[in-house]
Amino acid sequence: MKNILEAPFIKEMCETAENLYRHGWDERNGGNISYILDEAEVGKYLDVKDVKREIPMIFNAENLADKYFIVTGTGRYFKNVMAHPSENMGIVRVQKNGQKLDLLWGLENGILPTSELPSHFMTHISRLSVDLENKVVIHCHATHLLAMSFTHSLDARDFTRRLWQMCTECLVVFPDGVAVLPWIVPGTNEIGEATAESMKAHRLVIWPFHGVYGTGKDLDETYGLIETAEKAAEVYTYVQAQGGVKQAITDQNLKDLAAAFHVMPVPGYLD
Ligand code: 2HA
Ligand code: ZN
Repeated sequence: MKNILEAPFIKEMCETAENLYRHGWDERNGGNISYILDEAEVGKYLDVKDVKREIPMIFNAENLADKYFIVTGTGRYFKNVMAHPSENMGIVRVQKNGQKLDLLWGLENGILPTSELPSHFMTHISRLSVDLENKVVIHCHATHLLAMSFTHSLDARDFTRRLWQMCTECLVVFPDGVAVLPWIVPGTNEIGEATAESMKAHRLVIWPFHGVYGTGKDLDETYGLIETAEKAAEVYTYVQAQGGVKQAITDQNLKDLAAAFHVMPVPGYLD
């Protein structure tokens, strides 16, 4: 059996948590990550029959039965993931009945998976229904997106258009735009259901006054997606601070961009 601390997925999780922390997007215990792992890949490092603990859940995850996930732990600090992976993350498998998780590694000292597990798992179910390649969900408190939710219209079309207009690359990276939820108590099935519903058509969902959810096929892509939207929000912040827009990327520019990069913007979002 190989040493699990050498596993690429552990290293990538550590690096992602570290990057999120270094950007200031995951203060204290903010943020959470879940990543679907291949059984064969996990089997190189762990005896998958050796269940350390069973963990009950507050919702039914039957649609994810037998899937393996690496998830961050509730109340744990991203600041510490790199130095102490097994105390801050865990590898779990969803039981057949979808009511409990088998813990196979990590989450030491009785720690539970992220409090946002309902939002993560419901989002995985949604994304897998439209994209079988989707493996990652990241939630973080991206500073400028969070700030923008206080000052900008929360209409999804307005919000998406603003981000597209702030950096030329945005439309190419997220032609599917961003969804924006109403404010809902975090950690609940309700916010999980609302997030997952929006995730059928988008890979980015803004939780106003809180943060953002992003999804993708791997950690790099998902991180990059959030990073791109957050960069646009940062530019928006500077533009506002510098006295507002004097000239802008036009809708025609955005249409030309979409044509050149073969992407399909959300219908009706460009004039
Ligand atoms: O606990 O970010 O939304 C971490 C969070 C909850
Ligand atoms: Zn949060």
